[in-house]
Amino acid sequence: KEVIPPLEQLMVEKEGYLQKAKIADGGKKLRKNWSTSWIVLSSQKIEFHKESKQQALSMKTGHKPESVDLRGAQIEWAKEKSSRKNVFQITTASGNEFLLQSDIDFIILDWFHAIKNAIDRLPKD
Ligand code: I3S
Repeated sequence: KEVIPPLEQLMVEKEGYLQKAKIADGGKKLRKNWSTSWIVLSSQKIEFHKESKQQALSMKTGHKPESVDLRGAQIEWAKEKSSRKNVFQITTASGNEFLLQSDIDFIILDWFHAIKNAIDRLPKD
């Protein structure tokens, strides 16, 4: 019997684990607090999950992922924002700021380019 995945899942461009720290909410600075996040990129948004992929899919935790609208967002390397290597920042149109990081060079490069491509394909407003 054929299993039909939900539309959401068909649009997933990339998913995986990265270190994440949200550093501003609506332009208001937050205290930096790094944690591992399972991240799902689709054409218009990124979802940050607090739990593992397995936990999120089992929907047992009740945690809603933080959903980030990529329309009008910016992405840039952010060497000066952390002592860690391989850090980039996403700034949303609504003034939310996220740092994303991996110690593994090719992983962070793949993510940077995937997110940048998604942003560049979207209308700017
Ligand atoms: O930019 P900061 O404030 O030096 O970032 C560090 C702090 O967020 C620190 O937490 P406390 O504010 O509780 O000390 C974190 O543990 C560090 O990881 C942060 O620095 P890095 O360089 O890791 O982003």
